[in-house]
Amino acid sequence: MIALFSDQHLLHAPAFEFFRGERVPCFENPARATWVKERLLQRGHEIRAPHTDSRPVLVQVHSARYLAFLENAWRDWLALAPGNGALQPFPSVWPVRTLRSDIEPENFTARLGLYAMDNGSPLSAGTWAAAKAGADAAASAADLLGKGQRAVFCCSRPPGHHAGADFMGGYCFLNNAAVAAQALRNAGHQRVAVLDVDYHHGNGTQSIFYDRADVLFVSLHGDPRTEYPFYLGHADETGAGAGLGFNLNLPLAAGTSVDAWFAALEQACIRITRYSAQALVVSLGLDTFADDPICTFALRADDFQRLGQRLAALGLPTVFVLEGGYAAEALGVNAVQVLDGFEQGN
Ligand code: Q9C
Ligand code: ZN
Repeated sequence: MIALFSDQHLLHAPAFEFFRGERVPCFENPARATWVKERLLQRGHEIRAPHTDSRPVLVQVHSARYLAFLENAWRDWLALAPGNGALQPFPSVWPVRTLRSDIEPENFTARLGLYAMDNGSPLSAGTWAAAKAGADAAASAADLLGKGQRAVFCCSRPPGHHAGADFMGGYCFLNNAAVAAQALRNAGHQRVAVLDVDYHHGNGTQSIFYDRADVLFVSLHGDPRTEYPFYLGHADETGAGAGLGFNLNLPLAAGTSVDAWFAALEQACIRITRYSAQALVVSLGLDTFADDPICTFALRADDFQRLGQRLAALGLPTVFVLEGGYAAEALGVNAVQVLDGFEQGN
């Protein structure tokens, strides 16, 4: 399978995040993509650089003011005070209920809070460059499907599925899966399905397509009653307006068994087939792995191969986009197990 990879991901490398009240090294780190790339090469997959500028698609799925903020955020942070280059900006105030989000403040931290759903998505000098390269990979993958590829894998980071139209969150800045889906729509696929198998609900992707029937969003994930992102991902979220009936959430209790996970995957696949999707985007999080340090599902390498086989049976042109997965060394093996399973299933 063609895998799209850019060294630009290395430029997003914040030093720490907050976890249980402490500063800890970032779970979402450059080593993740390095391990996946290495395993892709070992298993004979073809690595290519992204070749499509995603900007025309980015403005379709993100707000102009959010994109402008993100692109200039590090420059603005540096301009605030000498020495900021060695520090990480974090939001500390948010426009929750009753507060206004229509007026963009001038204060940097206030703008950061406006455009962030949490304090768990640290920025670094190259965040924009890395995220943009990931979005370019997503747009390039859609282009390659148009040129006849059955499936393409975007080996990119930071991930994207928690990023909404105008906010970052959950280590995500630009919604790569949404870019891929929108690019496939632009290329003429009438109905595109996004299947999100990351441990965490893809709140950003859901919200971007919530009122649309031309992109079906289906997700299996840890129940938001106990799992991040907490405030979205419940079963009663079925879409709105023209999109009513085109959003399917399959929340699973923390600690859910592999059998129950695959039963939910079957429901998801049945829905995608009934939709008569013409193309598929898979938000491929591997944090469902038994040894993931921050998640509670129990999948193992063989299960990831089985996942790939089941996805192949959908018979659709498919873009895989790397999302979460924090057991960095195993991430390469697990991600490539899905791709190899897919190619065996063809
Ligand atoms: N900073 C993805 O898997 N956990 N994102 C917060 C405290 C947030 C995971 C921990 C988990 C986000 C793409
Ligand atoms: Zn995740």
